[in-house]
Amino acid sequence: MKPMNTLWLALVLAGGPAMALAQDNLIPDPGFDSDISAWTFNTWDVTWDGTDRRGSANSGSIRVHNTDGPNFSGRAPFICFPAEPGTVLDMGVWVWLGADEVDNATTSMGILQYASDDCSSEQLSSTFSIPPLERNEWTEVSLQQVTLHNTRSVRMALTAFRSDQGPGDVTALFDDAWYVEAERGRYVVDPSLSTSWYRPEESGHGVMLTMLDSFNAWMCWFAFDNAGEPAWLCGAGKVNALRDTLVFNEVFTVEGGMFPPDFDADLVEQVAWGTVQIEFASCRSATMQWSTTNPRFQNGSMPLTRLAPLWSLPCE
Ligand SMILES: [Ca+2]
Repeated sequence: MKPMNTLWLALVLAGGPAMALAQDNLIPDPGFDSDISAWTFNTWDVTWDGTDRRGSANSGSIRVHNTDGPNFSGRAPFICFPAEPGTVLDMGVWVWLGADEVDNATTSMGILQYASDDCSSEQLSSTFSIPPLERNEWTEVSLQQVTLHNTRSVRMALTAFRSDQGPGDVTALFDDAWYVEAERGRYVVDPSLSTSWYRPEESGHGVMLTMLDSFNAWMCWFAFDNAGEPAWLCGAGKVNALRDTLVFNEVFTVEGGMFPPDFDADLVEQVAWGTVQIEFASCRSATMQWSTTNPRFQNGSMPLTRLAPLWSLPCE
């Protein structure tokens, strides 16, 4: 098994000493020593193969034969694990593609998260890691991912397909798979963050946050500039890989507007302001830091506290 890459490990360990790094590979018979009975598949020709990545006579691999050309949706062999929200997953497999496969043959390891507890419905996300492959060589595919706030199961799928969408069969071997819960119980962003946030000692300016979906957010910080003029600092943002921080890379101010009926949309101008990051310790507490290119403001950071509860979206 490949160790997690250094950057990811540093990010995980930065969370503090309370987290244990479990290293159990949850895949039964991950080296396919005897059979492929842990894997589910429907229509493809999926079999145990006596070719082992390390050349052992006592082990083999899983042979995936896509008989549908480019079409692999839902057909690839997969394994399903129950999962809790806020779990850091480290997953991977080794893949072998023969020189006699068509030119645009390729493979992927798919990771799909579900709100159902058996990978059957309510798909929340899908990620397909497609490695550059040398033919007739074993190549490692790996992926790290944090489960979403409402994830209850995770599907790992092994796919062979044609990247050019052309017809025809593709066959690949997979061996030495791993699925490790590197950490459990992290706080991950959730819909209840869509509310007002402020610093109690500085009541009178604050942030209104809207979670658009599991991966996107919108923010407006109602503030003042160094001269005391009201300023709105707004922008769209993304959830980071660890799912505890919102990153707003194109925050802007607006100028030129008037109160209606004198409002003229053509006179309103967006002026680039800078970046804002909000890191959440919980649905009640966060730290915001910002960096601006606008001389009417300066860089800084502050703690944020949730200001208000939300109808129907509890912060528990
Ligand atoms: Ca093997």
